[in-house]
This record gives sequence, C-alpha cells and structure tokens, in this order.
Amino acid sequence: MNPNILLSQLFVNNLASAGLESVVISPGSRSTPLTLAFEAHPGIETFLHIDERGAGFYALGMSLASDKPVALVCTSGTAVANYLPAIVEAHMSQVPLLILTGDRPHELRHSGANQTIDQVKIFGDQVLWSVDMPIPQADAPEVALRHVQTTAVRAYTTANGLRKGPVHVNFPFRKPLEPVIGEPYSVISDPFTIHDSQFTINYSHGKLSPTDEQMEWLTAVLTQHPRGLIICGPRCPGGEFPAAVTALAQQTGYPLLADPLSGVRFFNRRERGDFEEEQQSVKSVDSFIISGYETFMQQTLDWPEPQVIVRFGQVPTSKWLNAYLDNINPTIRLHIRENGIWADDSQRTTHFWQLNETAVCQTLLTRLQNHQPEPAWQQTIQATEQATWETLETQLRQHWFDGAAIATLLEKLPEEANLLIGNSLPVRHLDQYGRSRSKTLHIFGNRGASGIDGNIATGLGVAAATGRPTFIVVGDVTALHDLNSLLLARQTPNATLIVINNNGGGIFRRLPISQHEPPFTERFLTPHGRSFAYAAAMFEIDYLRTENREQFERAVDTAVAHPAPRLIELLTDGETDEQIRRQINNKFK
Ligand SMILES: Cc1ncc(C[n+]2csc(CCOP(=O)(O)OP(=O)(O)O)c2C)c(N)n1
Repeated sequence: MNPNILLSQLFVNNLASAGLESVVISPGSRSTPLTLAFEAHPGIETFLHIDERGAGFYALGMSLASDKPVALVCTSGTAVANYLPAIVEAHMSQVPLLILTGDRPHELRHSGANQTIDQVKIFGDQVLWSVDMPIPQADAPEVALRHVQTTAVRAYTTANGLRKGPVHVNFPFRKPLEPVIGEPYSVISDPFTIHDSQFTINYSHGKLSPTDEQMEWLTAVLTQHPRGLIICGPRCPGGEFPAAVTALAQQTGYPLLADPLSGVRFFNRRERGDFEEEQQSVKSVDSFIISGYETFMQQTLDWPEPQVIVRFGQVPTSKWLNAYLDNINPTIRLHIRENGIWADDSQRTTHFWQLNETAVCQTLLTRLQNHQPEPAWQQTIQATEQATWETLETQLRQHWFDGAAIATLLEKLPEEANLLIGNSLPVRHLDQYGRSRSKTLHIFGNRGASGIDGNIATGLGVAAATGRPTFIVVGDVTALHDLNSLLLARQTPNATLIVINNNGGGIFRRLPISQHEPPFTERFLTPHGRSFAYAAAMFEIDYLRTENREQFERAVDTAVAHPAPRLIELLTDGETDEQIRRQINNKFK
C-alpha cells in the first residue's frame, strides 16, 4: 500500500483509540492520504467545510459542546493560514483541537514550488504543541512506526490535557498521494498488520485535588469573613460544578455572581425530593445566583465592601462587574482554575490555586457543614438583585429593542437548548438582560478573543455535535463575516440563526468615536443596507423577516416547535435601541 496512506491510517487509528470521534475536512490534494484515512475509519465521523476559516470555527463549536478534541484536515498553502482565527480562539478559551495539515516534502519547501509555504510552526505560540512529521517511507523501521502511533496519542492528549488547547501536526507527503487504481484503501488497516508488535499507548491524567492545608486555610478564611462573593466567569467547568458551587454559595452565605457563559446562570436546580421541598430548594438556590449586576453596579452601592472574593473561570463579560472588582479592597482574592491559566487583567489576585474546581467546592462543603452564615450580607445583595429585576423586567416588557429580544428569546428557549451568543451587542445584552433561572441552557460564545468571525460556524458546530435545539444569535456585520458557513446549515436542521440587523456595528454607538461625524458612520458603523432574505434564498434555508415583538415571538415559537434550517432576521433601528438602553440604565442611576 502507498506509505502515505498506510502511515496516515496508523496515525488516524491511534487518534481513534485515544478517543477522537469527529474530523472536519476541507478539500485539497496534498492532504489526500489523511482524508482517505479518516474516510476509511468507521469510528470517526467526517464533516466537511470548503472554507478553512469556517471549518476551524465549526470544529471549535463541536469541541466546545462536546468538551472533546475535534480534528481538522486541510491541504498546504494559505488553507493552513485560514485556521489561525479559530486556533487563536481555541488557545485563548482552552478548547481542544487537532490541526492536521498536508505539506510538500522537504525538497519542495523554500524552492518556489506551487502552493508551498512555510508551515512548520506556523501557528507560533497559539498552539500547545507543534510537530513536523517525517515523510512516510515504505521501509520505515519499527521505531518510526511507533513514532507515528505515539505522536497521534500525544497530540490528542496534549490537546485534551489539564490545560486544553490546539495542537498542530504537519504532514509532508511525497507523491503519489492517491492509492493505485483498484487498491482497496477503504479497508482499514489493522495497526498490527502494519507492524507486528502489539504496541499500544494508554495515556491519561487525573484531577488536581486540594491538600488538607489548603482546605484548612480556606475553611478558616470563609468562616472568619462573613462578607464574601463568589464570581463565576465564562468557561467554568461543567459536570457537577454548577451544583457544587451554588451549594457552596448557600453554605458560606456568599452570593454568586454568574456570568451568562459560566454554565451557572442558567441551569436546572431541581433536586430529587417531594414537590414542596423541591420548590423550596430551587427558590433558595435561585436567590443566591445574582445576574443583575451589569445594571445595578452602574450605581454607587450602599453595601459594605466584601472581605473575600472567590473566583472561577475567565474574566467576566460585564464591564461594570470588572470595574467594581477593581475598586474594592477585599483581604483575599482567590482564583481557582485547574488549567492554571491566569485571568485577571487588573492584576489583583492574591491567591491563585491550580486545583480542580469541583473538588475544592465539594471538599469545602463537607468542612463547612456546621457553618452558620450571617444573613445580613446576603440579604442586602439579594434585595438589590430583586429590586433590579423588578424594574428591569417591567422596562423590558414596555420597550421593544434588541435587548428585549434577547430577554424574550431566553424565555422561549426550550430546556437543554444551545445558545451560541455572538460577540458585540448580543453577548452584552445577554449579560445585562438575561436573568438567571432554573432552566438548563447551554450557552456558548467565542469570548477568548471576542472575534466577530466564525460565529455562525461555531454555532453550527455546536448544533452538529449535540443534536440539541440550537439558536445562534449574531449581529448583521458578524453574519456577513461568516456568510459562507450557511453552506453547513442544511445539514443541521436543529439550528436556527437569528440575525439582529441594525444595519452596521451598533456597538460602536456606545463608544466616544460616535461623537465624531465624520468619520463615525462610514468608517465605524459601516451601514451596508443588505437584507438576509437573499442569503437565506441562496443557501436554501427557511427565512422569517421580523420587525416587532409579536413577529419575533411568533418566529421563535415556530423555530422551537418546527425545527428546520432557518434564518430569522430581526430588523431594528440601532440608534433607537441605544437610546432605550440608556434610558433604562438611567433608571438605576
Ligand atoms: C474579526 C473581527 N474584526 C473586527 C472586530 C471589531 N468589531 C467588534 S464589534 C464589530 C461590529 C459588529 O457588528 P454587528 O455584528 O452588526 O453587531 P452589533 O454591534 O450591531 O451588535 C466589529 C467590527 C472584531 N471583534 N473581530
């Protein structure tokens, strides 16, 4: 068999045995051996996107939703470079990706050969590991074959380590790249027929458990300081973490400020037990989860200052929460992150612990069993939260603007739905107008680098990986940026794309540059006058045009009840929307 194909199969077999389940392939010649090897593997599902930039984000979305590495395959040249935006996001948000690129053999590099660029370490520090493979040889020694196997497993486990992220493996292939006509490449080669040894690799890691000393110290800190806050930023762990951290909030009496992307703001808090007990417990957990801070922190708070801040996840989305945290003087600011990645741009963290977040919460809970929190502190914050939402919800009912559309959508999303929230205004509106509730919503966003690129592809990747009802909410400029990813929409009928079309980048209206006309409108706002009806027609997906609350509600109801590849366009006036937002904010000043 062609050694390129044989060694690609050996590599892919070992990726599969390490746990790989999905690959996103883009078409090209130099990657033929990899494409054939994936195509032939029965245990790995193959997806396709012709645009490598979108393919990168599609894989990122799949990986975000499944929390497992997803592989990418592309040919040599600028195809490789098109992965960079998704790789940057994956690196910043610790999302595992395996980037497998076809390359020319060494004799064709730096020679003027067609479609040949320098791909070795092309992604620099944006990947966790970068390997340039040897050229496959027919008579490769056993050690070279074991190297192929080992590299596959190491690539997978490095991407999926304590610190997750992208890994790049570059594959130089010398022609011929294709099987001989008639040769059955699709019969997957058993790795043991490639070479005799029964060599397999098993690679795993555990979790980082806290020490007794750490837990003793923290228990003392929490019991001695009645006024504390727990902050859950984006990308907190999933699994048992939301329940564990909210139980910790109750046990310590520390209100929990939950970012919309933390996995803690929207999750079903019902516990087993009789109905009344269940309602009680949901209510009591609910009262500890605070989500109105982007609004109430715009005013001067008459609370005493907290003494302790315990943080999880990335830097919060909320500007006002970050400003508040920067302006107070607690004794202890502890940040706990098992991946060990610093996330504090105000440089105020006093204690950083690289520990498993859930293990810390659960251990503390057993130690704090008899701890009685002081009620005054929690009551102050809960009262602020309650009053905020009372006013805010009245305002959101009274006024129709893009922020109210996000609040309406949250009401209507079914339990266990996915929401990919686009950058720019959508994520900020979700932060400000998305009230915490006992309903599990899986919320994703590209907040590592906050790009407006690839947002549609990321959402469709989330939809493809989960099969759950998926809603993708983006602005019009964001949608235009990633329009060709609509090519993937028909294969994910569980995904609805909502484009909030305010004819340009509405977020810039919030900035001081909006006072400078010209060049504000032409160079920043960038109105384009496009309707997405034509895009929907081109990609043959359902289209619903909405201009007011009633039409929007009806469109979302349709999308929930009758899933289909669909685009809902919400036409709004950016200037009015911004005025309404300011008017509502002024009620809190
Ligand atoms: C790839 C990329 N290019 C440029 C930007 C800068 N940027 C941030 S928001 C924005 C405008 C987004 O407009 P739109 O998607 O219509 O959303 P809206 O602001 O109206 O919510 C731009 C250009 C960015 N974040 N990422």
